[in-house]
Amino acid sequence: MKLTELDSELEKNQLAGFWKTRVPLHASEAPYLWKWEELLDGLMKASETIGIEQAERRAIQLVSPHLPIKSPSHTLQFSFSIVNPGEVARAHRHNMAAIRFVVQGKGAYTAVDGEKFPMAEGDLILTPNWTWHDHHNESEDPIIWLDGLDGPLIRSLNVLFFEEYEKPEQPVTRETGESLSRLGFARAPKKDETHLRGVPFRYAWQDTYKALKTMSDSERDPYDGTLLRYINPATGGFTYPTMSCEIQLFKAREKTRIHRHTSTALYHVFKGRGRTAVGEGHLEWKKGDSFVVPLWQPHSHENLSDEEALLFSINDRPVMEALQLYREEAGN
Ligand code: 1HN
Repeated sequence: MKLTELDSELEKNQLAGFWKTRVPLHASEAPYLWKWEELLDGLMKASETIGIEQAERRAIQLVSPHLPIKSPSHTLQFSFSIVNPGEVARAHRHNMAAIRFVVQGKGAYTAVDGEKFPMAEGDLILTPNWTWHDHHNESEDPIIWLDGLDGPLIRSLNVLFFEEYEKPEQPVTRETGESLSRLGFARAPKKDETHLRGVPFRYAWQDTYKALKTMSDSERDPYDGTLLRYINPATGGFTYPTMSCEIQLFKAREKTRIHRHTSTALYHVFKGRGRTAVGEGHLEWKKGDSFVVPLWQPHSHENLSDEEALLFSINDRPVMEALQLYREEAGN
């Protein structure tokens, strides 16, 4: 029998010979940077054009020109939301894990499973997989925050579930700050399986910044500068099983060493300006910009100013580690 005949016979039966296939190796993805000005302009226009009752969320997503899906990476996504004074972004839940990192404004709150979490610049609020969440702005000014989600990963697993709450707002059933008292410190919380998904929580900027500033030079990472992970306070593990949230500080003119790893990271510049070398090129960033460092691309960061720089980021390292796919190597 001729090989071509065999191939077409197999094809008819929805089969394929392995001799026809190449092993599809990792294909490198291109880095990209989204500038703050264009995003802010889009948000301001959206806040005038789109009523909050018209959309589930008034959010603008980052879209990589190098991917077949509308997302900045194949596992994690960033979007930015604007909520005007008096508005409520109605309650819903989904099995995508989400985080809010506040970039502008104060006096708003997110309710998560019955607890109000105040939102001010630099605060990180967690809405884990399948927790009810609605957003409120009780201040006089618009508030803007960054939404980080594991949406592309959940969609690629074809396991996305979503539910609307029966009313726009969920009832508040807990004291504000209760999660901090229960899980934050002082004692081990009662064992609860749901803690493994991540817990509703707020990391106040004041505490985060103080923790960063308390770190000594000996705690500085040669590849990542002064870096803190936002850990799950109940387990001590990653923020979520699918996503690690991190913040890093680079001192004036600090430059890190090159490395690469199999996790993908999305960055948001909270303060300062600098440059991240990725692969052959580099991304030049300043406050408000966001960028993606795709997996396995050698990269290093540099603070280009005489003041400190702060990068907030999310990455999919917990997934890579859980699946025994995490690899890391130093560059030159
Ligand atoms: C979402 O649920 C929120 O709950 C924000 O605030 C942005 C982007 C894509 C998919 C779901 C929110 C989102 C989102």
